[in-house]
Amino acid sequence: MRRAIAIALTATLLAGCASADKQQATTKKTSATTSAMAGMNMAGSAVPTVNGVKPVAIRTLATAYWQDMEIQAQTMTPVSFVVFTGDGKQRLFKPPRNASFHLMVMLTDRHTHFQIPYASVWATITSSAGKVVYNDQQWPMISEYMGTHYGNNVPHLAPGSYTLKLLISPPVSARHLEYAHIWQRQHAVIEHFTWKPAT
Ligand SMILES: [Cu+2]
Repeated sequence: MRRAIAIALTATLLAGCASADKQQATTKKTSATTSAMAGMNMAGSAVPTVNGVKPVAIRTLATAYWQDMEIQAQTMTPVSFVVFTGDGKQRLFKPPRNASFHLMVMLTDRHTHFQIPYASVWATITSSAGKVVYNDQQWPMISEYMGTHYGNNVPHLAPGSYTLKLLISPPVSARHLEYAHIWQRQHAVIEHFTWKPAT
């Protein structure tokens, strides 16, 4: 099902990250923050929930460089997003129950600081015991505050140490000639991180 959508997608994707992003950037949009806070349950827990989802701080899990491409993986609060299916419809993807975080991979040109579209990113998370706990393609995504990125919601991870492997495939767009000789093969990034959910 997902593969069929991905084929029909033709790189046109609208992410719903903006609503959760606004919770992270409270100083930017007061009205959005106010409406988000209406759904908060502040009582009885250290970390307030919004519509049943606990906020996750934006945290960098990995930073790497590949021929002047900066590759950065970050966490944020799990979010719903929509994917246009090419027949005038869109499909809503809600975060799995108890999802740990929304994984965002930003690919950025170090010289221009533009975020790089048309690539693809596959993410694999392995536990310290060597078990693959997450293995999925990241959707090409746009959001108001995070811009162009590749992302997906990551299901529940138990507290512990993990290895994140990112497999970056070259942008498939046409290229002006300054980009003719870089980013021509797949590139892997491997980084270790510790996951400790907020309580
Ligand atoms: Cu996203």
